[in-house]
Amino acid sequence: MESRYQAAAIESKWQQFWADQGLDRTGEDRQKPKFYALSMFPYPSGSLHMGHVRNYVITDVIARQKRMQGYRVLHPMGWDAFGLPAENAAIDRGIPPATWTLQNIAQMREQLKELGLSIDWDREVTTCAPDYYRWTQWLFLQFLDAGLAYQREAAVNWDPIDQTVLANEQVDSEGKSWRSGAKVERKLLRQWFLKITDYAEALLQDLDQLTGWPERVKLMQENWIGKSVGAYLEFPVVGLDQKIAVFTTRPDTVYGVTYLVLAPEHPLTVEVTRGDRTPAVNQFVTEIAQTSEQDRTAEDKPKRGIPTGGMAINPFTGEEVPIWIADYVLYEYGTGAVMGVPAHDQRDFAFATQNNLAIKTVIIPADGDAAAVLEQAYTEPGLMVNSGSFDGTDSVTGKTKIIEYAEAQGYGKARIQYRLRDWLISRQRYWGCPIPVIHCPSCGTVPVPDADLPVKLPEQVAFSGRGPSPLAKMADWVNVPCPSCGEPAKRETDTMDTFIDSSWYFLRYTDALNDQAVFTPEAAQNWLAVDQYVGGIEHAILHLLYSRFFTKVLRDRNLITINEPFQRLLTQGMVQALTYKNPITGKYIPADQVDSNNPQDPETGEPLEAFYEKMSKSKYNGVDPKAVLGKYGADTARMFILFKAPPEKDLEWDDADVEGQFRFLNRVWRLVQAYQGVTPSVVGELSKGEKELRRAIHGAIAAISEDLAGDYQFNTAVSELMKLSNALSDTHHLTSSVYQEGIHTLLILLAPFAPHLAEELWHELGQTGSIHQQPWPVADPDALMVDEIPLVVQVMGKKRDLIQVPTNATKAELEAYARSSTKIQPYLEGQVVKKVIVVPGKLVNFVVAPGS
Ligand code: ANZ
Ligand code: ZN
Repeated sequence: MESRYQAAAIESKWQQFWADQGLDRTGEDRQKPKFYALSMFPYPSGSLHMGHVRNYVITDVIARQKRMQGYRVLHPMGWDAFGLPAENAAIDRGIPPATWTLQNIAQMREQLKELGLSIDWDREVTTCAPDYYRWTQWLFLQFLDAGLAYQREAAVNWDPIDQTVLANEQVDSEGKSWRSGAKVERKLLRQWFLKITDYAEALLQDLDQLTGWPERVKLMQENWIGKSVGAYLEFPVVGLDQKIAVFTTRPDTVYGVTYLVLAPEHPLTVEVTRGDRTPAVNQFVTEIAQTSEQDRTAEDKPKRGIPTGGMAINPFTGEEVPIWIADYVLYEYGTGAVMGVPAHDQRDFAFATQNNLAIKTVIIPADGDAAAVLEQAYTEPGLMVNSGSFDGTDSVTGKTKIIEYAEAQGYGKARIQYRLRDWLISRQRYWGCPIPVIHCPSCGTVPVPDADLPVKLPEQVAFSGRGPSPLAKMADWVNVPCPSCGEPAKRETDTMDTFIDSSWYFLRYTDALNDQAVFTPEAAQNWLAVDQYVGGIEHAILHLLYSRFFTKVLRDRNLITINEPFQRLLTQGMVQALTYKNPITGKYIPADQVDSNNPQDPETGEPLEAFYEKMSKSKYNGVDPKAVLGKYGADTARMFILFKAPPEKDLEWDDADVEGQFRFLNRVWRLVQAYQGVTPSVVGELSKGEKELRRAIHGAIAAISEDLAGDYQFNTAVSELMKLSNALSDTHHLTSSVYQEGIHTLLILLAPFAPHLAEELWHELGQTGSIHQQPWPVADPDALMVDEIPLVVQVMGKKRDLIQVPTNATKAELEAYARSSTKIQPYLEGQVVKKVIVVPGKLVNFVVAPGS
């Protein structure tokens, strides 16, 4: 017996034991119901941060409890291992990306193991390993075959520092690269896309099926998909045999069009521009090309535009309107052209006012005046005016009427537009999954035959600094015979966006070792969908949307049968820490240089601001998991993280609370030490105290089971564990069999939370086998029932009623029970209660006097 709780020794011992016993292996017993518990897999940066710890501990508690509840559980882990940092490390430090990545993985795997996570490491996947990306390539070819992968010229976000194309998501709200921080430029390049827009409607509709997802995540996806219902209308260009098509959500305002606007990139820009305007227009177009989409559409920035000199005809009125180009019209949305209706659109109103364009009212409020001068756009519905035969129509019906009319006249048609765009997946980088196609001068784009997969990344690569992909410079690798005609051809040198790798990893876990197929339908059927997915809110949109897209495409290819990949989603909150900042210099100061009672800048003596913020290197507020594990052990770290906040809320790191959990585990440890060698006596009838203890035990089972079902309220579950531990230390029934039941139950309930200590103490009590294989206890309803005893209710010493009350009722509760007796009411009427005498277990007596 140890004299102290020694986490380090305990933890490594049991981790070894579990590994030897294969306890964390995926459950194979088909008699049991399945449960697939999944954490979002990490990018292998090299070290674990607290955000990771929180994520994986949450999933681990769920997985562990499900096993105890009799489920066969799949709880895997892997590495989202392609991506720019490895390539930059190679450039900066001369280490090959693969070496750097695999070293990081090895380190992080060890750190994960130290947390005591019940992960089936046999199913580990690494997206940069050829045995994984072979299947990423195979899946890409499925998309290609289905017509869902294609190439086209596109206006792309160009990062001038990293010399690469960025997805929209990699550009922040200020139009800067998420990685290099460079101001992003627009450039036209030939790119690969996946046709996610084909699935826009399904991705939107099926959000309804995701009953286990947070509402806010579903809303974010809905907004991202951005469905707009409206019309496509065509305006003939004066003097050209061309029409300008616009997309509008307000066809009812078409009589109010006073100008048209093209996106600067619109192909018609050149044609409609009048000769004398060409130099000015060209200059404007060049200027706009330097501006990011975010800057162009930001509401608070003035809209920039220029007239082309060209005119178009409004087919509804026959009127000629000027054609402009402006920065706020995006080439990639709708048709890349809009009809300007300044009277009814705020942005158009501002643009028209600024550029002296006409403003024509065509919708008025029911009691409005068609001739009134507008102070701002009127954007509400109303009555149509100045709209020819549509005058007097309400504008909502007017939308449909205008569309019907447009269709009949051949001016346009109804159209649904999604904000979602096709997914630009090509990257001009080395460290990604090669796109498995070959370009042949005669055959065109030829898929690499399945038998030749994977197209491996060459290993001997010269990184000469940031710039175009080194793949493009490797003649040996690039030049290959065409798989179709055998003539000289060239490999595609672009690699795939890493979001592709993570769009299907959860499928691969179902059959991770299969080297013949991506997975068998049987294995997929066996485990899908993921029952509980846990990860950060930062993936609310893209990763989850892409995974849903992949799932639907693979379903349509008959590779899987599920419709949605993730049944339930838990987005865990961030881990925040106390952060010190000098408000004058703006500098962040590491906490260990600050006296928390009197926070001052150690250099200047200026008072510091103190607040909680997400842990990050740049704020010097990170707490290293290694340090916490070293000092207290994994179990304390786990307990603290679970106890401190509900999982979906932000968590404020607090050393005192970490200590608190450490002390709690020590108390449990001492409780068991004190129990060593006690032989429980068998009792017949339970005493009152024993009954109370039993109620506490089964109360804890009921409460913790409920906390873990559904909403995963780990924090209150930990409080219940503490309550049960207190009940056990407060009682004097140490030798009762009820006490033994209590100690065993406490350890079993503790097992998913503090798996090492629970296992250690379980064995110290002489139990054999792992505590993690114990069944999850079920509360005994009889134990929860509160015993009742009779209570005499008196008024002025005379017995007026006899009621049943719980044995454990407090004095205040007894008085309340007595007052609720209907039989005493007549005796209290017109009386004032002067005093209430409560004798627990016997009586309550109301002393009254006449009064009003
Ligand atoms: C005329 C109009 C009148 C409009 C009115 C609105 C109000 P959502 O809801 O986002 O789909 N639009 C269309 N294509 C555009 C593009 N490529 N770049 C910038 N703006 C574009 O918005 C659709 C509306 O946004 C369309 O309806 C169009 O302006 C504009 F009183 O047409 B509207
Ligand atoms: Zn060929």
